Amino acid sequence: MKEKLNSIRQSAMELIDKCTELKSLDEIRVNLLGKKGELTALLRGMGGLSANERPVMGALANSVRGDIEAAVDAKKKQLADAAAALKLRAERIDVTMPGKVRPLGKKHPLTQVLDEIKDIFIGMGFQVASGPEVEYDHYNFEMLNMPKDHPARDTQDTFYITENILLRTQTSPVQARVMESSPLPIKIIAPGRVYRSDEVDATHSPLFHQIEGLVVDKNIRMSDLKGTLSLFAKRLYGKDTVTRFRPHHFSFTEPSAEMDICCFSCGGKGCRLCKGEGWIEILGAGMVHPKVLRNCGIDPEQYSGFAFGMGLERIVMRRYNINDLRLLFENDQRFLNQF
Ligand code: 2NM
Repeated sequence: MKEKLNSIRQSAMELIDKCTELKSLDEIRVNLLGKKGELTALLRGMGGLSANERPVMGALANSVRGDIEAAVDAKKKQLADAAAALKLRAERIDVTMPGKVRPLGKKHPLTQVLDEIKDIFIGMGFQVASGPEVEYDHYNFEMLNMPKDHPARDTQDTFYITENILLRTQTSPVQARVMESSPLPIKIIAPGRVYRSDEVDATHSPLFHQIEGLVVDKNIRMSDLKGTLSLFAKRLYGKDTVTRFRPHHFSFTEPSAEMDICCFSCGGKGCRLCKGEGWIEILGAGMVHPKVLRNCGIDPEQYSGFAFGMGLERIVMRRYNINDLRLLFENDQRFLNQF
């Protein structure tokens, strides 16, 4: 029995020493010390020993078991340490390596100029309003004093979805909604996408951007319109910018006007940029028509207002001397990286 125990210890130590995997180490342990293990079987057979042999063999068996357990534990730790070291080496990061240079994105020129225009109006106390691009005929036309036979309502220009629902052709429906539902006074701009059923060419796109504005309060006069919009022109084009207002017609304003700036390229003498005019049209504006105020639940005897609208693409194209509107929608990086 003694030899048997010693030989178990001997061969166990060799097996454990040669073992290179946690899994096989566990198998070795089970084969020797488990319920059906070699050593366990031997201990069970001790019942047949004499009374003086039994304690001696018992002690030896326990020491063999202890030695095997200690060896298994030591090996287990050794294997785990080796695995951890291997993993650390495999996952090592060289912090001295140069980083990957990613191309930096930037704002689209339309967004850059829109942000600038928004900042100018916010600086004058305007709030920025928005509304649906899919709109009711009611808000896009009816509320804005556009009778059923008005040319702007022609299906040639408007994308109709149903008889009553369309893609907004201007951002004025936002203003109509604000007038209908907000407390007075109102001082807002409404920038956004608008849609017209146009063929695409160098100056036309079925989707473009407008910035409209609206001020409604007691005692709002034409002089407020002129002062506000002239200041806007000076902030956008420089403090020496000269403006003029020409009579015009819009269904939702009365009187109506267009604002020009004196050509920033030739100073008014006439050049290619202003097509020999000396003046460049910047926006349309007017005093909100009493009918429009009434349609929106505002009493025109007590309140008055002015409104204006301008096209973002035209402003951007003039500023950067872009001659084809399509460039602004194609997102060619070679074009966009210039701004
Ligand atoms: C323009 C020109 C003139 C305008 C009017 C309104 C509203 F809703 F208050 F009646 N919003 N925008 C307006 C007036 C727009 O765009 C060239």
